[in-house]
Amino acid sequence: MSETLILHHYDASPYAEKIRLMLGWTGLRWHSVLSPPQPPRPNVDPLSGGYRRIPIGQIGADVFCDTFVIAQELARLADTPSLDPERVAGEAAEIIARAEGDVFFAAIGSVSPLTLLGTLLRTMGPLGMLRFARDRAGMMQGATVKPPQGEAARSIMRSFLDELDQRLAGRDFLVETEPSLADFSAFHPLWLHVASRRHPIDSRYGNVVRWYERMESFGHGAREELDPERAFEAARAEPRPLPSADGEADARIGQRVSVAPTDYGTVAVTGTLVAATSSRCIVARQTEGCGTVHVHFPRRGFSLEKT
Ligand SMILES: N[C@@H](CCC(=O)N[C@@H](CS)C(=O)NCC(=O)O)C(=O)O
Repeated sequence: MSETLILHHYDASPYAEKIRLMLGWTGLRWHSVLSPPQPPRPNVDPLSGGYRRIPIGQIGADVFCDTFVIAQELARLADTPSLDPERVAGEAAEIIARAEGDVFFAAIGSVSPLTLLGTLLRTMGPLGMLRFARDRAGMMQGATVKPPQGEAARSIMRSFLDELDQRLAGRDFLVETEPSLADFSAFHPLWLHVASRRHPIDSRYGNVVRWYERMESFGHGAREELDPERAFEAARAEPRPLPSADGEADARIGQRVSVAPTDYGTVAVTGTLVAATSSRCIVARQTEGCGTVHVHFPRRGFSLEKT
């Protein structure tokens, strides 16, 4: 099981859906460990050190925070360069930045509060909904992003859908002839929007509707549910060899550092910096039950500070 990806996620998570669809498309076998929709997450907190976002990937004693590094791992495992975030440039980079920036938040902010309430009540029940709402309000308190609401959010959604519809005229995927990271990144906010609104994408965006169905048809592939205990067992291994620096060596290697997202869910993870490349940093953590684990973070969108 050493090279099999374990995904810590919950079914309603759009960023997890991005990765699940990539797994479906690549046909990679994977293990699923279901997490609660909000912290605490006893299935993965002991490994990640409290990183508060979902999804989290794991291969043995290596733990991957953020879909940027998870996609890097999938591109490597499935030998599919079109999924590799480091390869992204130009128009693809613009689509991704937009989809995972304003559009992601507008996907919720554009839904009427009453409809959203109904969706949350149906999926979580009254207590679950209160717990979830309280958690997300707290998470956004330290955030540096300001989610658009109401008409501003609806206008962002309309212009995104217009742009995708034009781009998809006469083509199956957004940038390449096969699905690429841009497609998966543009898909998941729309999936969130459809689920929150309980309404399919408007039929006037016919190219988007057909593309959406094409993306959805990849499914989740060879998914196998795993007991969290088995994920801890998998972590009781040696972390894999470290990458070497691709530029000047980071002077903080060997020192205690804290790493945190800079946009939202800004909870810091602390440990010893063991590797830093231009695209990711790796922090070693001593855990109680699993020995040393290496936690990987992207450099972009994360702070890395000596503690
Ligand atoms: N940039 C992150 C964003 C992940 C993200 O925002 N995930 C949402 C769920 S889809 C989240 O963690 N929300 C708070 C939570 O689940 O605790 C990534 O690419 O992984």
